[in-house]
Amino acid sequence: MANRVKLGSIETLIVDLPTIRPHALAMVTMNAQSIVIVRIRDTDGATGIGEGTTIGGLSYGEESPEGIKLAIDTYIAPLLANHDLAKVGATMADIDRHVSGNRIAKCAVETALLDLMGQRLGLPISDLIGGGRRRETLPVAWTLASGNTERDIAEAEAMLSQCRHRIFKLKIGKRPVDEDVAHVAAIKRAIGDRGSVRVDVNQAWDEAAAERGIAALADAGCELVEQPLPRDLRNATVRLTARAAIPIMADESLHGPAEAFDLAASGGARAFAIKIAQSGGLHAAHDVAMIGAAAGMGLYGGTMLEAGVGTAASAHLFSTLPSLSWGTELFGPLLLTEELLTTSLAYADFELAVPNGPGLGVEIDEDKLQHFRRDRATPKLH
Ligand code: MUC
Ligand code: MG
Repeated sequence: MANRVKLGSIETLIVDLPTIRPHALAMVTMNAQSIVIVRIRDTDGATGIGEGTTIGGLSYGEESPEGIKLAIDTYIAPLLANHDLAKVGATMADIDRHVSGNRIAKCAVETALLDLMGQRLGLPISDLIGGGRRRETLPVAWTLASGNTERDIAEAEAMLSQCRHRIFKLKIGKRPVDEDVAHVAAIKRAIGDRGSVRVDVNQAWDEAAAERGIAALADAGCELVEQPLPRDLRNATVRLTARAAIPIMADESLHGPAEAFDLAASGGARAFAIKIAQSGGLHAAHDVAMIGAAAGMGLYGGTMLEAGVGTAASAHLFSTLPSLSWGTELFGPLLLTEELLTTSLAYADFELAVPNGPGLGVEIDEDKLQHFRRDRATPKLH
């Protein structure tokens, strides 16, 4: 029988990485992304890494970078000492018994355990999930969210000419509905058939605004609307989904398998944004995707704008899914001035290559990590 894999040490770091430009969502404009890196070392000296990332502090969801670090350091780390870390499912089930919620923290820890396991077995994480890897590359959307129509059009043109992206997600919901629709229509007109356009409202509309907005967006050539209503407005979302001319995608209303089942059973969406962080880890996200697929949902590989580690973890999971009819949005590292990896993830021909090495198949650049870690001693001015 294989030897028990024992915890040697666990470390968590908050890392603040600047964005290449302000990224304007309905609820927050980001100038930097704060990620939590977790490193789990076993007593043989092997290391697994994971990332826990949210958007805009506490403005997007109920976990913050500081809370993710605290949940891991104070409540999850002590539990790991009792486990054979090779048994990822049993270890995560015990964490679930003792720690409610905190899905992003759990995702970071599960990712690190899977990275460790993959390295010990010499297999990529994609081969440890579901039926294994089904595709080597993933289509990647780009989010236009500079807050300015002309600048967004110029950005889309640059992405098309570099063959980086031809699926464009536009962040709306901050301005009045008519202004947002005019913004989307102008961008779709400029892109024409060279690319597709969809929107993410990030919960900013009420039912009447959504009904009006979605009809006008459909006329303007928009193909999909992500999370138009607040996540708790379930009945209104069911009504809207039944009437909408274009599919409604669930994002913030989708936290793990139980909510996936409710949405599927009630008709609260026609597409699912699958997110490893929001689901509570790669296995939970896989379950969300399977429930969605069984219900006939279109699947989309979502992001919390993770840096390199979280993006690689998501890519491994998405590569195993039976279909990804809406592609993915794994562009997080491209929005950051630094992605923290020794070798960058490879984007070419509108797709991201799923890393091939054991575990996540990526390594952290230690110098960058030390430079950008939040708790780095700042030199005294006097
Ligand atoms: C979200 O709400 O989907 C994904 C892309 C982006 O620009 O923001 C994220 C979050
Ligand atoms: Mg979204």
